[in-house]
Amino acid sequence: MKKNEHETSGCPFHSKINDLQKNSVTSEGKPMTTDQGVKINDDANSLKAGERGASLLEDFILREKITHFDHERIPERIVHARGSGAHGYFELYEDMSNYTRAKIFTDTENRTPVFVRFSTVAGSKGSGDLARDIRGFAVKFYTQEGVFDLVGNNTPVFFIQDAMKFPDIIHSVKPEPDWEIPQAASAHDTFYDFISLATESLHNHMWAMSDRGIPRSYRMMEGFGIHTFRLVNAQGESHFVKFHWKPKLGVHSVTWDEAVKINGADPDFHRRDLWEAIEAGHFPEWELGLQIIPAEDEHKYEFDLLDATKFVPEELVPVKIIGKMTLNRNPDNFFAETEQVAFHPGHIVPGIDFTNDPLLQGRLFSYTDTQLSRLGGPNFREIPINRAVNEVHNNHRDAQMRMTINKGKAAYFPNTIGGGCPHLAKMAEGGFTSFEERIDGKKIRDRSSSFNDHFSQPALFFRSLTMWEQTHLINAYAFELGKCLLDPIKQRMLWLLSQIDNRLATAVADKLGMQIPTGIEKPINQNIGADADPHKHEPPAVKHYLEKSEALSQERLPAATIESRKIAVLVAKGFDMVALQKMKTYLEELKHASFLLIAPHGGTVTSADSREHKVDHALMTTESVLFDALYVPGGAGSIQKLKEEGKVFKFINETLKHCKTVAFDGEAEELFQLSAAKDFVNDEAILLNGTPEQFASALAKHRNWMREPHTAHIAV
Ligand code: HDE
Repeated sequence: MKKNEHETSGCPFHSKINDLQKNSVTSEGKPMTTDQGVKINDDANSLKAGERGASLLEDFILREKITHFDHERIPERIVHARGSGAHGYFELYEDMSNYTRAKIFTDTENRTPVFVRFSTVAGSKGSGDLARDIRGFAVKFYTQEGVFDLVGNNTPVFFIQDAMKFPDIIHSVKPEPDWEIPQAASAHDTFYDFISLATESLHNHMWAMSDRGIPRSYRMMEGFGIHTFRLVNAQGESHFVKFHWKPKLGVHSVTWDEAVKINGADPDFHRRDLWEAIEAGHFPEWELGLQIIPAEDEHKYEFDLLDATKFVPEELVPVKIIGKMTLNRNPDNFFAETEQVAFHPGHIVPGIDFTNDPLLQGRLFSYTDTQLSRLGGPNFREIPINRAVNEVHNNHRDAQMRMTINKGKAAYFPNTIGGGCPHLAKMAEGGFTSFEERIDGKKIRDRSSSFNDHFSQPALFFRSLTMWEQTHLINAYAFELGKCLLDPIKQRMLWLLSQIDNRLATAVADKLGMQIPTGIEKPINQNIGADADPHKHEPPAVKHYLEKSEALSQERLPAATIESRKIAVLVAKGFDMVALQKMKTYLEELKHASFLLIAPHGGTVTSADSREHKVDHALMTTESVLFDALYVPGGAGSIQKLKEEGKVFKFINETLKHCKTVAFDGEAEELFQLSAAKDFVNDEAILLNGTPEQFASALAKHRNWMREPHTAHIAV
């Protein structure tokens, strides 16, 4: 467990925290007042004409309180409404000035404060965390040269190629407009209607259907900037760049069965996980990696770097790790910080620049525009969480909720009355200049034919997954299409899947009890104009430029650590604390996992050595899906009691079914024999009187997925 470094004085991370302090308020020891500062004497009763009489209009205290309350809500984000945020900092390992002049990537002495917001995409603000969905991964860097936002997702590709289609895909995935169903779910007709007609979306969709769509934790996700950006150095030379975040805890997911149950047992599972980890000092960390591509290699690949539905395989361009981000402080106020934070891919600093990716170009418009209705006007940049830590001077004036009190008469440039200020900065003084890209073309509403290959990368992705990951993906498609009501849509999807990988399509068709249709000759992408030549937009044959990309499989992105993993301990009166203590000493004290006592009742539970222990959860208030592993210590009395609880068997069997580590000690062997555990004698993640080291090493693998094909008989 680490020390909370932001408490350490002298830490540059303080620059944003100190800035936020200017607006922080605590009411400790203070009298209650109205918004005008008048002290309040009674906050429970309105002003009335007599004890039982009508309320009086003059009651300014009541009116002010109710009026403020009436306006507490702002519109939720149209996408990414459900999210959680945290503060932290970014440290640079290596000076990248060969590629960029951005100080954040050249000054290794500096720590840049960040605020990060993770989110789901489709659901409303109050929806469950475990929806099958893409996750947002948005990072705001408060650099010395201004705010830089890296507004990415947990997948390296996006659904569409051109911003023009964003409202369409979002309308298709959001609840259907007539009956407002389903919430935070893509498994419905309108979504698959669109996906199956806009074949460019199949690639990112496949990522969403993979385990990446149901992460174990925000802390265990990769992040990607998705678009190709540019780095520009002091000499004005440009390289293309892709941004990657690699989590120190590895990349892990839950099963779909768990996701469904977690959404019921604890819809705030990811939010709580992030919050509790930071409070406990388990600060999540990600390394920042760059794929740097020389400008002259722009046309070297079999895909277009400007096409956001393609990634650059790490085998073709390795990811260079250049720094690390640590999240070490929870927000003080959800609304003020996490809700009001306004990200924008157009917030860049000198040394970073855009490309002509038509999706990115459209985003550059959208993110300011949306804040105008969400946060009420153009002054949202003055909201504490959004304001830069360096000074801001310009001639923007007025508008709703203006906080800055600009002095002087000159609000224009050039001027003499204001002494010519604020003045312009030369490039050498940090002034932003756009990369001088040569552009020469006709004004045209069309799409480059280099964007036409919609099948090669989804096929590469599928091939790169392990057997168990492929099974999860097949099951996800079978579930989602199984929820669609319209057969023609399902058929179109099956046919498209068959263009990607016939084994995938056949497996899904079997589960749906349908046939893959024949007779459609070419996949038809309907994301083209009415007068466009359809032949120009026909996808080429699936290309096989790489058999597999190791980095695409979660199994290849492990972590040896079990830090912050939660282990449920099933106990009742008389449990063997000596055995538990042995486990705790190794896994908790040395490896920083945590054990939580679950007993048939709340309050305290007495161990065999007559000591009292606080119960963390009564059995009825919790579920196995909220834990990473299970430990059942012995103790004759304890096992006798646990045997009488039906939920104990549900707990054990469910943990087994979800391929987690389960350990039984001493008399708990009886539960081993009575539960499904007895069917898995050679399973390395099911331990009978195992050592703490064996427990830790099984847990570090997250799951024993090899067990999964043999768990169908476990009914939970
Ligand atoms: Fe967004 N997106 N987006 N998006 N996006 C928003 O901005 C939009 C896209 C992403 O935690 C909105 O402030 C358009 C790609 C994240 O606050 C909105 C297009 C990627 C977040 C918007 C895209 C993203 C948003 C809604 C296609 C990954 C949450 C609220 C041209 C690289 C940020 C807001 C947060 C949020 C528009 C495509 C990621 C409406 C028009 C590609 C992580 O402006």
